[in-house]
Amino acid sequence: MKKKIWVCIYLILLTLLTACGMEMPEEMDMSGHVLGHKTSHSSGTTSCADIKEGKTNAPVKKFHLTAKAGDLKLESGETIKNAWTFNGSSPGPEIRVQEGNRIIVTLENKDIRDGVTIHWHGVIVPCSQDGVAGVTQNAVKPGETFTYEFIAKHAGSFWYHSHQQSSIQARKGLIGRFIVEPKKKELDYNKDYAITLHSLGDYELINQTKQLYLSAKSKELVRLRIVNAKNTTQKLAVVGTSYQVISIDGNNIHGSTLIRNQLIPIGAGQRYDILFQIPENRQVKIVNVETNNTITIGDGSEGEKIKDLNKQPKFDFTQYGTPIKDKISLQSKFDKVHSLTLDWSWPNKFTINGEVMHHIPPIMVKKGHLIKLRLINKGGGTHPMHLHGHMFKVLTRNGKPLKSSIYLDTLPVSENEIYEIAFIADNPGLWMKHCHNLIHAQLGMSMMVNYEGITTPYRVGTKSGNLPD
Ligand SMILES: [Cu+2]
Repeated sequence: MKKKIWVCIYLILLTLLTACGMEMPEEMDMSGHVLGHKTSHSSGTTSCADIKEGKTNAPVKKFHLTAKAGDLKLESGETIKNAWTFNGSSPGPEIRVQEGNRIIVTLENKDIRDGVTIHWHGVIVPCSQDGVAGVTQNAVKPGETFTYEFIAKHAGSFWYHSHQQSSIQARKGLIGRFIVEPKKKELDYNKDYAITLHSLGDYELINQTKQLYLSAKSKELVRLRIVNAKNTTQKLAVVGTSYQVISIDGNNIHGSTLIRNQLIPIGAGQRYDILFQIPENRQVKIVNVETNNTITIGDGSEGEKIKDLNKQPKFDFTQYGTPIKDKISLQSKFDKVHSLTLDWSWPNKFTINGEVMHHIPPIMVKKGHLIKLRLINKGGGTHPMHLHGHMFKVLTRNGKPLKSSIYLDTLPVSENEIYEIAFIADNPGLWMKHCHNLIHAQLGMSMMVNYEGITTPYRVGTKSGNLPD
């Protein structure tokens, strides 16, 4: 009861704050070029719209996603009124492909008035395919289509969501999973499942239910890919078996070891892949301690019951796995170092270095540069910071070097934490760097990482109606 009142107060405040949210400029060029100054055809510049996947003879996989409004029936029989779905479900259809495939996805907007896009979260795509309204394309209006085309270069667990008014549209249901199976399976497992944690209206869901059941036989090895499409970190307890964290954000962890009774904190936007064995004739239960939703895996009888799941220690990715030799280390010579202070100011601004989105200067990079970012959380809750178009290596937390080589695309930074991360600028374009608590992004915590010489013909603002959040 008490919790319900707090949720109500929170929702009312959120509605008020969002309603009187940031003033949005009429027109803005996210490449950082001066408005009215025509650069797109001048020499020495390249338009993001022209950066596409080259021709190859990779096997082609085609998909069609229709964004539409309608009532959505949950597995419980309850109906969510006026949900927004891809092909009638939320999450939309799971797109499952093989590493190296050429992916062609036609997005059709049936009736979402303000337009939609698809951003391929965590997937390294060419600039024109990143799905950010007003940066890499215009929002796709009702009756229109847009076709995405890119090569799935990295195996791993990813997801997709609209990046037009993303704080509203993802929450209304415009999300889905994007799974790239490895060409060569490095690990052995019998079952490969993927699920999405998300909120739809007032419902906290796993896929389209609160209690999910997945089949597996005794002794079978299960790979479970967990996508957190919510705005906040979700903590998951694994009951009845030991498990390995084999991948985070689509990047395999070298030297992952078996752990037991540790809560897995999955930041907003992140994906964790875990591997475990089904015990003899017993089920495994995975409990989201934030929502009490559960996933039951296994055909046997009910497994062990453990109380106080909330009191389990948290899994710590900074102290897990073994390092590999790669191109980035603390000793690397960085071409640029930037500090980003993440904060909140009354009544409703989420800021980076004291400014909100359209006042934050872009970080300018050159192809081939090694960039280090220092992320400092001074307030406003946890900020899951997402970078488009790149994977970054996490170097330190609060000054302490990581134990292994962890590459992410989204890093939840808790209050008072300081992380150092680094990435190689190897994908020329215009890329968002923003908080994946999409409410925070909408209220200002969003900026650009732009390559020198890259321009865009698209505009963000009230005039074009492109509002990426
Ligand atoms: Cu945030």
